[in-house]
Amino acid sequence: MKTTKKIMVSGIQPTHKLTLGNYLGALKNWVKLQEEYQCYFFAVDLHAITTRQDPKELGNNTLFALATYLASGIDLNHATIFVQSHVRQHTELAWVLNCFTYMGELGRMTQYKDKSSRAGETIPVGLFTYPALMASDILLYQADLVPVGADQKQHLELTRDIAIRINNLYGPLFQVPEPYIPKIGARIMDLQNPEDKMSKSSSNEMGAIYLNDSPKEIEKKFKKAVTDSGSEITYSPDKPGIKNLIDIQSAITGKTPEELVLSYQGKMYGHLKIDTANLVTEELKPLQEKTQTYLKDKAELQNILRKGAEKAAEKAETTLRKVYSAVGFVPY
Ligand code: AQP
Repeated sequence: MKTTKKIMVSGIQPTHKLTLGNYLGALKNWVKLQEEYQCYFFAVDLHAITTRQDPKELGNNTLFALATYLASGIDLNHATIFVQSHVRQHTELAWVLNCFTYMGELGRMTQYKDKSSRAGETIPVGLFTYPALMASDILLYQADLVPVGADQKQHLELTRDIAIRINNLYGPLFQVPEPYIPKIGARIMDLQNPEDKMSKSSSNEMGAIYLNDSPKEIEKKFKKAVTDSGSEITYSPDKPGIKNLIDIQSAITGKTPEELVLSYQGKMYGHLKIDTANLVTEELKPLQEKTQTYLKDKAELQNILRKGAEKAAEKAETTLRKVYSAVGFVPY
């Protein structure tokens, strides 16, 4: 009997080099998920320009992200990887979805409220309509599941609302996606401000481990990681800095926080910091080497991305045509 795999879609914004958070929180899971699901993984460059990007850096970061996907173990036999802007159906469907999304809904998005309050008077319209493009990313591929962290949950709910609204008007055009909460998923926090998520666009680069950081940089960042003034190594929310280091170790080694805490009995914070730095350095070393190998052969990388975009476009075009026809556009 032929079994059809469920479809899963996910992407990362190439707003900077990817971080240890992206690797432990997203990529490592993608590699596990790719066998069970039919996956579409892309670098969301269209989303990245909702905040100002240096054009050269954006291109470099996009290729770096995709080379990292491959280096992490994304297998082209299981998953389709591509650059979002290479598949024009994303923006085309996004326009249609924009016409079925309400100003009130978009205005309620917490991420928009946060980011726009920082942008002041010069808020790009794209930042406001971003969730409609994200809905397009998902609905184009008829995704069953979307891995979501807490900050994307609201956007996925909006995607579901838009899909249901359009399906009610025109018939079942879209699969209504469900959130996928990873069974094991590390949430890696900023090393300088462990109450906040480690983020690519953190204002303090000392807070984030970038996947191209050298062993020296990694060591320096972990040595300077903010902890509390105590000395006993425990795993507790009131020691977020220590908890974060243990979570990082746990995500890499697969050991439980309890096991790790036991192994640090009688040891100092300094030991934990150095061990975490060494562990991260060792974990990233093969990843960095493989990423560089992919980046050195630009022609081959472009080739992989072109094939990925072609495969993605095939699926996306089927959905787009159905939608165009449903809203009354003359067939082309
Ligand atoms: N710190 C993190 N811990 C665990 N998972 C993380 N992810 C990101 N940061 C962490 C996961 O990576 C995927 C893609 O996220 P993204 O980079 O496209 O957007 P983001 O979550 O908004 O990450 P940034 O770094 O904060 O983005 P910028 O700085 O570009 O705005 C998601 O699966 C996310 O959960």
